[in-house]
Amino acid sequence: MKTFPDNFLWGGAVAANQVEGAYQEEGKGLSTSDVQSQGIFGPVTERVAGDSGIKDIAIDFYHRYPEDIKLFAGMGFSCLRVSIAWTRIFPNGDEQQPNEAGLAFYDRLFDELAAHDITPMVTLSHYEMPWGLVNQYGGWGSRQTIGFFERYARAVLARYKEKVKLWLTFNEINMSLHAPMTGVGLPETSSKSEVYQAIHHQLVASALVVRACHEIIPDARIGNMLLGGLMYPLTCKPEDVLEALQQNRAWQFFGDVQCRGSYPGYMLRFFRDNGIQIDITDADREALKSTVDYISFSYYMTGCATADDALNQQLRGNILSMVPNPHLASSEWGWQIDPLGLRTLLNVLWDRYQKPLFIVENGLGAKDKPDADGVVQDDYRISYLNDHLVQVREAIDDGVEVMGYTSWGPIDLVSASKAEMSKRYGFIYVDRDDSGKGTLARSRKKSFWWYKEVIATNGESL
Ligand code: BGP
Repeated sequence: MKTFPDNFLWGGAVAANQVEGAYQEEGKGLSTSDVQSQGIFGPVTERVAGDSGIKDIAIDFYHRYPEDIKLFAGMGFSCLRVSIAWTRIFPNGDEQQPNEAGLAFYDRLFDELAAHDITPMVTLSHYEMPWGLVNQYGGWGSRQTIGFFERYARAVLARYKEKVKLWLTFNEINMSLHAPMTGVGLPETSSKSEVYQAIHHQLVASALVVRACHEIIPDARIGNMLLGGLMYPLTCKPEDVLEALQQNRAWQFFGDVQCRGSYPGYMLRFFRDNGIQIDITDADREALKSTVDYISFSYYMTGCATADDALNQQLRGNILSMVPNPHLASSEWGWQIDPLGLRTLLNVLWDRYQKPLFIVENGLGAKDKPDADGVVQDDYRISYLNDHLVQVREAIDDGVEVMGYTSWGPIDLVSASKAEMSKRYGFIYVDRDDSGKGTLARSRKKSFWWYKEVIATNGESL
């Protein structure tokens, strides 16, 4: 009988800017997320006093976390992935001392999790950074930001060293290529050299924080976080196979640096071929040698690669501009559903790095509608998650070391790409619509009971 390991962590994942709200409470500063009211691909919008972007309140997790954690505990969660909002700790990003009220909030949150035996996994930067650092320093374009990030990370590592033993540096670090404002705090019009320089600063910061974590909390583990964007060749034409290899390397590059500690040769060639000049110092090279303990990634879909330019123009469609796979169905948002791809990706990452893996995001965004009794009958979500988890089990049987699985958005939250409520991922429904109307009341969907059974049987019910 194929099974999940006994110590496998089961749970869900959220991000501060998509759940907390309270965007200006207790000294919090504005983050890039607060000024991107249309989502991670949207423009920066001026804040107007009293306006109410959907993320300003989000699902009010800042005030309702005890109720939400109780619901997660009701499903049997052993792990919850959250992020710390950097701007609660250093509101502008460049202060000398942290904001005590912000630190105290996360103390309360971690204590609540501990009271329910839920292990916290903490992302240091999930799609947001202090707006002050962008305005005054040019975001990650500036080397100084490395020092500001390390100061912030050291402050929270030291504060929570007894409470948090699983850490992650940057959420989907490879998304900086597609959404520079969200990832590295640069305007969309930035040149490739500027974006890669900023990414380099972020990779150095990530490595320095890995080192800091090992110093401050010797029994903690710290990982990276990649958007697992597996690409297939559209055909078996050798040109398509090579194109798929290169498109996979575009995201694996981040993992290669974070897991192996140096820039791979293919990337140096890419820089040369594209006239990209990056300032890499000897101290940077030394810093990069601090590599992560485990690899975490999100998995939503796969895509296809073709070397045929005309076909490329014609077919590219969805969010990541990938050529669709004719063999796969899509979600309401055009994200292609590929459970088998998750088994392949787990094996690819294991073969490449031989480090433990953690699936920290996976799920189906859908337009849920409560039935006459007020219950969302989300069989489509159950079937999506069930099919993916079966493939995780297959990968474990292949010999891949998998630490755990946290589904994305166990409670409905604000979507990252569109900043809307109607793209729902949760086992728990939240009464709030795209215009911000609703009581914010929580209720269990059908999938709540399904996930509870999966966790209770450690996956045997799949
Ligand atoms: C990942 C992000 C999350 C999240 C998820 C789903 O890229 O790390 O923050 O939101 O995707 O995306 P969306 O919210 O756009 O459906």
